Amino acid sequence: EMEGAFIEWYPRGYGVAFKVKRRLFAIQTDYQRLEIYETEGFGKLLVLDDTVQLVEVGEESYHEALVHPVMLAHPNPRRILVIGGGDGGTLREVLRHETVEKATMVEIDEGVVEASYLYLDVAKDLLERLIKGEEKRAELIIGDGVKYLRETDERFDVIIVDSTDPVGPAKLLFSEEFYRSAYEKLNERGLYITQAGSVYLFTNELIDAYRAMKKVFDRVYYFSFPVIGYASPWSFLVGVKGDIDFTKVDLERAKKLDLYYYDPERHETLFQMPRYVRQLL
Ligand code: AG3
Repeated sequence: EMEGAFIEWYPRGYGVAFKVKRRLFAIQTDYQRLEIYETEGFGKLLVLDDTVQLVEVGEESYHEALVHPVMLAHPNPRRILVIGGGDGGTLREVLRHETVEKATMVEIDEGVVEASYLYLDVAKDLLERLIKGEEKRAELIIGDGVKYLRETDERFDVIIVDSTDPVGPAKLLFSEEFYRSAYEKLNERGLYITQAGSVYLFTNELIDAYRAMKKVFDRVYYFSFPVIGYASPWSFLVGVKGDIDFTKVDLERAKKLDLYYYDPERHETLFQMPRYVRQLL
C-alpha cells in the first residue's frame, strides 16, 4: 500500500484511494477487520475488510439514494426494517420520514455500531439513543439479519439492506432464499431495496442478484447512482410486492426532506444504466 493513502482495490486492479492523515482505530471484530482513518479532504473513513463503507463527506450520496426513492414511492411507509447499516446513516435517513412509526435495525456486528458511535459524525446522537434503548421510533437488534427475517412475526412496509458487497460474507443476503423470506415479511404492499455493488466492476453479481429477485418479487427495478468513495456508478435493486409504482414518487413529501444528492423531481434519471448492462438483465 502507499504511504499516506488508503486504497481499496476492486477486481482487475481498479483502485479507489483517499489521502489519509492517520489511522484513528483498528480492531478485529467477531466478523471482520474494522478500521477508521482521518482523510485529508473527506472527513473520517470507515473500512471493513479493506473495503470503503463510507467517508463522512459525501456519505449522503449513498444513504439518500438507498433510502428516499423507496420511502417516497411507498404510499405510507410506517414500519421499516434495516438490515446492516451499523453506522446509522441509513436509519437516520429513514427517520426523517414522518410516516415512520417504527424502524428496526438488525446489524450483525456490534463492533461497527460501537466504533461508528465513538469515532464518526454520521449518526452519533441517534446511535447513542439506540444503544441506550431511548430512541422512540427505532430499535437496534444485534443479530443475523437472515435469521431475524426468517423467524420474525413482524411485517414491514419497506425492507432496506445496507450490507457489504455481494461477494464474501454478505453473499447470503443476495440469495433467492433470502429474497423469499423478505417477500413473505413484507405487507401486502411493500418495497425491498438492496445495494448491489459497482455497476462496472461487479456486473455479474448485479445480474445474478437481479435474476434471483425476479424469481421472487412481483416486479424488480434496477437503478444506479454515483456514490462518493465507491467505484461509481453504484447499483441498487428494488423488489416490489403488490400495487406500488416505483417509477413515481410523492413530491409533496419529498419537499420536506430538503435532499442534497437524490433529486425526486428527476426520479426518472435514476434508471440510467450502461446499455450493455440493460441488455444482460
Ligand atoms: N454499505 C455498502 C458498502 C458497499 C461498499 N462496497 C465497496 N466499497 N466495495 C455501506 C454502509 C453505509 N451505511
